[in-house]
Amino acid sequence: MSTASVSDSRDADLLGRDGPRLVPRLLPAPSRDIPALVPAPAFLGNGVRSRRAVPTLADMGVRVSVVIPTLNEEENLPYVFARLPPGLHELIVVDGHSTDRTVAVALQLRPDARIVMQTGRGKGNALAAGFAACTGDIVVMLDADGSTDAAEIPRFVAALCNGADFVKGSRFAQGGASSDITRIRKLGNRVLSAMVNSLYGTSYTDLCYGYNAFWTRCLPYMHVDCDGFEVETLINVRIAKAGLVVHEVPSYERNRIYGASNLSALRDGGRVLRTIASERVSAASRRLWRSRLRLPRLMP
Ligand SMILES: Nc1nc2c(ncn2[C@@H]2O[C@H](COP(=O)(O)OP(=O)(O)OP(=O)(O)O)[C@@H](O)[C@H]2O)c(=O)[nH]1
Ligand SMILES: [Mg+2]
Repeated sequence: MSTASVSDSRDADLLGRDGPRLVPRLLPAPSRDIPALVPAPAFLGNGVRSRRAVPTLADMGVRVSVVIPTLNEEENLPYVFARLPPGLHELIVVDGHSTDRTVAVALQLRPDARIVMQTGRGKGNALAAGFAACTGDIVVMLDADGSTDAAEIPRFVAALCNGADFVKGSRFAQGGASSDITRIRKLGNRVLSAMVNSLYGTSYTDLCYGYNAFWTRCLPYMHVDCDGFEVETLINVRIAKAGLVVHEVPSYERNRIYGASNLSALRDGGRVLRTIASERVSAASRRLWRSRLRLPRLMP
């Protein structure tokens, strides 16, 4: 498979020259101190913004399904939805039986949103349910806590329209950043990314980031069948094994706006590690069985 970062000057070409500029919608007035959300720029690398306009989804002529898993995110949804670009094919909110008004708020803000109630537990199970409900050409997955900026969606879609099968958001590609990630998580992510890169010959710079997009036709290769926060790793490993073309685009991750994280560095880091190991072992055992089947029979 090939991986390539589009954070350099090629990004400008990927994003097109003549399309109208994406106009970000105004955010609701913050009731408390929240980090400022700024329009997603087209990056040329080194943080330099492109003067070339980012094409809208309508210009790109593809049906984009957005899947957002939610667990008690009622306060964050107004900020997250306000950043969604116009022209989406569908918005799918997969709720994990939130005990707050997440579902009511989602429908109040976006009466056109499709609500899917997950049947199992965890973010992985939620994404699997959301993916199964998608009817578009392209699926974009992002979080509901305000840390991923939906205004970046056209950047992901543009990279898909320019040849990628799967587009990974990256906080560590040139032009990306995070104000949310802790030192320990950053270190863990780097070690786990290096592990996957050496096992699969990939060049991932950010294994555990939840902002990704792909053509719907990739879903059978991903076959998401895990429950928790190891889901991004599972997807990244399986698309590598399938030999799909992966591009990375820079992404800026902000702090969660309201509420508490559901992730535990130790517990979920362990799940990621187990996923890497079990994907490797299952591939190795399949190879072993294949080679055994080719061996001549020793017994009559
Ligand atoms: N439906 C559903 N959504 C979940 C579940 N767990 C987490 N989520 C959502 O998944 C997204 C990411 O969860 P977070 O708790 O923010 O975890 P994180 O972003 O990996 O970690 P932080 O960087 O600490 O925020 C958010 O939109 C959550 O609401 C779950 O069990 N079910
Ligand atoms: Mg988060």
